[in-house]
This record gives sequence, structure tokens and C-alpha cells, in this order.
Amino acid sequence: MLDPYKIREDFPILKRKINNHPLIYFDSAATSQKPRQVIEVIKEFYEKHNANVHRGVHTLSQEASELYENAHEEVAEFINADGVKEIIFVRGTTEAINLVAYAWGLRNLKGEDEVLVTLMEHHSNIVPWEMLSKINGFQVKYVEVNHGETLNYEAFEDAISNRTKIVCFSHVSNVTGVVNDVKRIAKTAHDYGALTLVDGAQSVPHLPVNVKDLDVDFLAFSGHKMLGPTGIGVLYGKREVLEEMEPFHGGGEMIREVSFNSVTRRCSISWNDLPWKFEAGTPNICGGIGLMEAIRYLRRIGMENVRAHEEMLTEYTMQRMQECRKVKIYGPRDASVKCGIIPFNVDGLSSHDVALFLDNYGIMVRSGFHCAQPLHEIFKLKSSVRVSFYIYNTREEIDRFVEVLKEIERF
Ligand code: 7TS
Repeated sequence: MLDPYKIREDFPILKRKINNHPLIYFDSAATSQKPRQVIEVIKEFYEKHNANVHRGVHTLSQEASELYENAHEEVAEFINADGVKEIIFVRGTTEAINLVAYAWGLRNLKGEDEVLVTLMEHHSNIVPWEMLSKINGFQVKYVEVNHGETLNYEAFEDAISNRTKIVCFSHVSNVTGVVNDVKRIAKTAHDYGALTLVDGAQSVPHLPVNVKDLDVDFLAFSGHKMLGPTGIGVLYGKREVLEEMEPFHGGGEMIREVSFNSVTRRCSISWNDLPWKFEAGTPNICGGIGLMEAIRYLRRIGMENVRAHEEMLTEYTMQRMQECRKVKIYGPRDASVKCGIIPFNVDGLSSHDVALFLDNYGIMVRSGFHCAQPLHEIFKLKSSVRVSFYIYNTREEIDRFVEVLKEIERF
């Protein structure tokens, strides 16, 4: 088991007081806090190694390039990919999904083709497919969710057909924390010759993820939700799929050669090797290095321990929240089928009112529909309050949270 009190010493922000109360950060599903190791590596990069990558023979450029390439290695090992050729650095999950939609979907989806998406997706795994279908004319089909809780696997198996070209789904819901059975979905998708795109924004930071074991074609995730800086994320893709794809953005870094024929006055371009073919322009070098440090931090703790700690916190919170009679929790009650995310409402109050009340006591939670409006429609809700945990949260913080919830009920 991890020791959250020891971990907390690495997070300078957790020493802050908000409204004269110790900060309780229960919004890690939106973005996590950063340990000093990550903050220091960013500072050190700009103080000692700053240069552009892959563009110079000078010492600084060599150092920056090596660090940036090592960051790809670190990510590959973390998710058990087959090396750096399968690891593309992007801005975050949103950009990773858009990359697949435009670089793969634009050329491979048309007419009668179908894209299967679930109704528990974050908008970033719905909107790009809807936008693309307006250009290419294919259909986006949605898989139902059982009473707003788990995915309806029977509905998924009914909906999939030989017309399905890609199945896009989240590993973990950012509203309920439900963990989907990725292996089962991927196996069915592959039986129909469809690819799989897994949104790992809420899974990769919180549980062990092994792309070979899950057998997915694409996995998208964001560095800022796993102790890393903002503006850096990852698209994992199976090498054979990425090799077949055309680039997403065009520019420097992603080409091997651009030659201009002075007779025909035509330009011929050849693409760079993977993964650089998909990383046009100067990348977020420092972000990549920050993400590497974040992953090293998580690996030292062990992802099994991260998972166990959050499961313990989730179970404890749901149990303690039962003491609050005006509080209604949504989603499954069994902590073992979900990650550390709990959505709820307080009878008679809007989610924003509850979040503001909690803020007065230094407790940071998310309110609204968390960029997942379809799932809220299934719950027949306008919005919800969401608490979400990470390695630095403690049972003591939960006790304080429940105390304040009771105060809200009295109010
Ligand atoms: N997919 C899921 C499942 C997410 O939870 C999020 C962000 C994204 C995609 C988009 O990630 P980004 O890094 O590209 O923005 N989710 C949240 C949230 O739940 N509250 O704030 C952001």
C-alpha cells in the first residue's frame, strides 16, 4: 500500500490554505497536482538543456533530443508498447482522438461505413466523429449504457456489424469512474475487422494499462491527469496501423525530404519515420520530459498500489456518504468496478452551489456535466457534483468532506 502522507510531502500545492482551510483537492479527474520532482525537471530543462530537438549537431540540441526521445521510451515501457515507433506525443487526449479521426478516418471512412461510440464518452470522443461524418458521410452509432452505469455489452454486440470500421470507447468513464471491459470489446471489434480506439484519459493515470494484453489499436491519454504538465499527451498506435496512415499535420520534423523539381516545378515529399511522421513542428519538448518524470514517479509507487489506494478511498467515501440523507450518488456502488470518481447531487441544491459551498471550506470539486452531456441525459440530470481522487488523498480528507456535506444538508 502507498503512504499518502509521505507522497503529500512531494506536492507543494497541498500546503496551501484556501479560505483559511487546508486545501483538499478532489478534482484530479480534471487535472492532477504535480510533484516537486516534475516541477524541478521542467525548471532544470530550461536552465540547463533548452534547445530545439532533432535540428542541431550542437551539444544542447543533442541533449534535448536525447531527453525527448527517452521520454518516448519511458511511455512505451509504461504501457508495454513495442518501442518508441508506437508512441506519438500530442497535446492531450483530445488531440490524440482528432489525430485518429483526421489522419485515419478521413481516408478510411465513407458511405455505408459506421463508427461505434458509447454514450458514456467525454465530448472529445464524440464531437470529432460527428464533425468528420459531416465531411465523409459515414454514420456514427451509439452504444447504450445500462441506467447510466455500466456499458450495455449486449447492445454493443447487437450494434456491431461488418459495416463497423472503428469502435471508440473510454476505458474509464470520467463521470462515474466505471471501468469498461476493454479486452472483451476489442476482441469483438477485431472479430468484425474493426479497429479500436480507447480513450485512456481516466485509466492510464489510475491503473496498470498494458496495450499488448488489452490488444487495442489506439490508446489516447493526457499527461496533465497523471502528474505531468499540461499540453502533453500520448497517442499509442499499433505500428502496422500507424505505418499505413498518412500524417495529420504537415510541416517541419515530420518529413524526410522535400525536393523541388526545377523542370516540372513539382514538389515531392517523403515522410519521416515513426513516430516523428506524426509530430510536425517544434514539439512540446519540456512537456515530454515532464511527463517522463511523472511516469517515473508513478512507477516508483507502482500502478497496482495506485489502484488499491483509490479503491480503498472510493469505498470509504461511498460508505461515509450514506450518512448524508439528502445526498444521492450516481453510478455503481461497488468500488472494485470503478476508479476513484464519485458523482452526486444534494437534494434541492444546484451542483455549482454545492461546489461553491465546499470551496468555502477549501474543498475543490468539479460541478457541471463534465463534458459528458449524453450520460447526464441518461441520468436525467442537468449536472452533478464530482469528487475524484489520486495518490495524495487521505481518509482524513474524506472525513472532513463528509462533515462539510452534513453542514450543507443543514443549510
Ligand atoms: N476523455 C476523458 C475520458 C476525459 O476525462 C477527458 C478530460 C478528456 C478525454 C479530454 O482530455 P484533454 O486532456 O484533452 O482535455 N476530462 C476532464 C474532466 O473530466 N474534467 O475536466 C476535464
